[in-house]
Amino acid sequence: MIETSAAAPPAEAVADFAEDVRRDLALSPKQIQSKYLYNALGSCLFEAICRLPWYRITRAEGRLLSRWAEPMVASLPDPVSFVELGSGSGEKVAMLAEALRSRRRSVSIHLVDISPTALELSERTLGRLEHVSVVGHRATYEEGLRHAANLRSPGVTMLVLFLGSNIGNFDPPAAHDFLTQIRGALRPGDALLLGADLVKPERELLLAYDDPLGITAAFNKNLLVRINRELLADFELASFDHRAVWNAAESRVEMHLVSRKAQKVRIARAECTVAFEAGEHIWTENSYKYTPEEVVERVEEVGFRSAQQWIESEARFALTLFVAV
Ligand code: AVJ
Repeated sequence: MIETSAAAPPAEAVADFAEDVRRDLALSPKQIQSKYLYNALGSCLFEAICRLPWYRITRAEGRLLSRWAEPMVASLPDPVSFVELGSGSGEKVAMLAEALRSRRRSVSIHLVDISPTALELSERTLGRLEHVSVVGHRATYEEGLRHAANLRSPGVTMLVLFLGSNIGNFDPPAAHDFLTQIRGALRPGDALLLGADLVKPERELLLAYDDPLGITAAFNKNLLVRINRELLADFELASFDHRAVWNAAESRVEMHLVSRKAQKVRIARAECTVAFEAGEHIWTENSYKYTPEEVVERVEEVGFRSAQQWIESEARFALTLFVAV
């Protein structure tokens, strides 16, 4: 981690956060958007989650990439440019870039992330590779993708990487819209590599999202820590429990924060007081799980054709390569 002190977020970001929290805690059920999980501490906790034995997505995807990176990039005509949406540490895109090096192919890589920490980390990881030029975009996925597409030189083939099952945070209509936007930024012959976690036994899913070390609980409760600090609220952490639920009908794991008692919480900067009943939930995240066929269907709907799918059969995770038609 690069950040050593908790720098205050810009006033504008605080105002947006306050408005979102005020609006979403007035909904029924109460909600907080999952994007707010990723402040500096939340991002560290997520990195820790990725190393937990019970959370297998990151390692399963890493195994697929280290084994199959060469065929994943082999069919893309030169020159190529990669755009990674949500770059994290940059290690995954580096594995694909390494696969090009053995064929003496160079690549320009666009990293899109809202977190400056993630961008710095990825730039450092990729900076070690001589055949790679890196452009960082501190932006939302949509903005960053548009920028990267606008910077494309004629004749360049683009490969968009959307890895780590980040697609799982989108509900089906939002996933459809987002995939449509990706397709809209691409030309026929460009490609998309999509990582998606697969449906698996409930017991495994619940261990991944409610781990015995309590790291996922800390990750979830950090939302309340963040609201307390940034929005001057008085959430009592000990009065909320982390809960993970498998919603089979919707094919998603949900994370919630459950109020242990009837209580009122003042959120000064959101100018509201929120009342909780005992047992009332704040819904903080969805992680949709797919079947391999569903991944193909959802993406083909928006103007891609699937080229190949690689499945990690133990952890049940899929990487699927699509070509824009
Ligand atoms: C980063 C959205 C892929 O849903 O698995 C991990 C986030 N939440 N543990 C996921 C997360 C709880 C993660 N994604």
